[in-house]
Amino acid sequence: MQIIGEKINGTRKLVAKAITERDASYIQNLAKKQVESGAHWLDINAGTHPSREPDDLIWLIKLVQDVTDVPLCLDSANPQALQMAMKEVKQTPMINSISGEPSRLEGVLPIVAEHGCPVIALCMDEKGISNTADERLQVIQKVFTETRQAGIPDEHIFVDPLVMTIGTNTEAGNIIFNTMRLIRREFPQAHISCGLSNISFGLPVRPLINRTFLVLAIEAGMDTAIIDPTDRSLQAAIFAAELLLGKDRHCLNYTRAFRAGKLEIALEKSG
Ligand code: THG
Repeated sequence: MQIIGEKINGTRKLVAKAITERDASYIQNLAKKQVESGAHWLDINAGTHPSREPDDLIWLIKLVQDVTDVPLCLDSANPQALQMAMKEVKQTPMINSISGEPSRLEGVLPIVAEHGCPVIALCMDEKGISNTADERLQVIQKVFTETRQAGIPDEHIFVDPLVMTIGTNTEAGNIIFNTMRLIRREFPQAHISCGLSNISFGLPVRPLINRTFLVLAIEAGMDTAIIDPTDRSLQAAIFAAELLLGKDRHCLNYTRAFRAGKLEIALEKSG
C-alpha cells in the first residue's frame, strides 16, 4: 500500500494560516511527522487562490524538500503552477490530477508526459461525476485513450474513482467498490487510489467509517490512498487488511509493525 500524506493542504484552516504568515516550522513539522509515520508521498496543496497559488506552492515545495526525501504529490489543477513547480522538485513528483475534462487534459497532460510523472486520474469529465460504476469506467477509458496516446504507461496512472458522501447517498460506498473492481479488471497495470474523508462527511465517529471503508476498498483493489498517515488506527487496519488479503508474505509487515509498537492502538481490553 502506498500512502500519500494529506496534511499539507491549503484548504485546511491552520495550513492556510501558516501559508499566509509564512510559518515555515509549522509546515516542516507536518512534513516530518507524516514521513516518520510512513508516508511514501506528501500531497502538497497550496490552496485555491489562483493568483497566489504558484508562489505559495513553490514556497511549500522548497520547505518540505529541506526536511524530507520523499517524493511530492502536487495537488493542483493549475498548469502554470505545475510548470513552475517542475523546476523546483528534486525528484519526479506525482501530479494530482487529470480527469476527462478537456481543459485539464490540455493543460496538465503535456506536463505529465514531458516529465514522466505518475499522475492521479479522476473518474469525472466536463459533465461531472456519474452515479454509476459503469459510467465512471467509461469516463476513465477515455482518459486512458489520451494518456496512452501521449505515451504515458498505464502503471503511471493512479485512478481515483472519486469518493462521495455516504450520508447523502447510501450507495456511495458500493459505487466506489464496483468502480474499483471494474478498473482492476480493465486496467490491471494501473494503480487505484482515493481520498477517504468525503465518505463520512456529516456523520458521527468519522474515523470508524473511514477505516472500515479503507479496508473494503483495499479488498476491491485499491493500492494507494491519500490519508492522514499519523492516524494510528488507520495504519493498523491497513496492516491487518493486507495480511488477510494475502499481500503480506510470511506475515512479515504485520509482525514488524507489531514489534515497532504500531498496532497497540488496536488492543482493547475485552473484559
Ligand atoms: N482525491 C484526490 N485528491 C484529493 C482528494 C481526493 N485532495 C484533497 C482531498 N481529497 C484529500 N486531502 C484531504 C486533506 C485534509 C482532509 C481531508 C482530505 C481533512 N483534514 C481534517 C482537518 O483538516 O481538520 C482532519 C484531519 C486532520 O486533522 O489532520 O479533512 O479525494 N485525487
